[in-house]
Amino acid sequence: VQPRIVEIRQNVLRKNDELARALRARFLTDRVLVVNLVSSPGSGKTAWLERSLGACRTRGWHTAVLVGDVATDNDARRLAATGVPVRQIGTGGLCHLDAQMIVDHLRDWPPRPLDLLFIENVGNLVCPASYDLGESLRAVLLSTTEGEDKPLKYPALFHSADVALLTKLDLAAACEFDHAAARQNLQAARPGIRVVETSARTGQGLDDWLDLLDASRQQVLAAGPAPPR
Ligand SMILES: Nc1nc2c(ncn2[C@@H]2O[C@H](COP(=O)(O)OP(=O)(O)OP(=O)(O)O)[C@@H](O)[C@H]2O)c(=O)[nH]1
Ligand SMILES: [Mg+2]
Repeated sequence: VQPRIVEIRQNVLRKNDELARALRARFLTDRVLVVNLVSSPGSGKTAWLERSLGACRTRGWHTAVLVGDVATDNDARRLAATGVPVRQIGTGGLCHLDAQMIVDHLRDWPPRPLDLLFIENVGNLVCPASYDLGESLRAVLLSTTEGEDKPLKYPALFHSADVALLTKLDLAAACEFDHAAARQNLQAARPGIRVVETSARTGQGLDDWLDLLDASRQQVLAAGPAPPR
């Protein structure tokens, strides 16, 4: 039985990779930066997005959000309150988003051209690692409340990320958060990974995050086709 399970899984991932490649090409053509936010449940993806969307608006960027959850549209409602177009993807029990879900939910949406599309993945430190969504930037969140050892215990997800956001820095002292250990463990999982310290409560790290998004946007614009004259 074991070899067949492996074989089926490889086929699913191969199909996902093909779809993701096509999505990435499309996003470059459309000159849109796509950011996939991954983390354990509750580490602050939605809270950080709520903060980020307002800051993106002040930079004049048009944004939208796709948000995946196993159940409820709680996050979509929280994010829609910012005035940005938001679409909830219900995964029907699946522990991750896949490229087909992104294709399906971008068919007749968003209502206008975008500079930046955020994708909030299902809260899970295992499954989202293997599913490329065609994003240009994968951001993994690690909160001060969940333990510095998570990058060591769930290395695949942290290894797959381009940037790490340490979240809930306002709670660091109460949790006796060990900054040096967290950074060391992140570097062990993904050597050279950029780390931004953040708090959705205080806004700490917002400027650094926006600057990082801006730099990634410039890379997308440089890689994509020339703008129409
Ligand atoms: N003190 C503090 N609380 C935070 C911060 N960010 C998020 N929270 C709280 O942490 C809890 C979970 O935050 P969410 O943003 O819902 O986390 P999430 O990663 O989107 O969770 P899932 O979508 O369920 O995976 C909420 O009660 C937030 O208010 C922060 O920077 N500081
Ligand atoms: Mg959320």
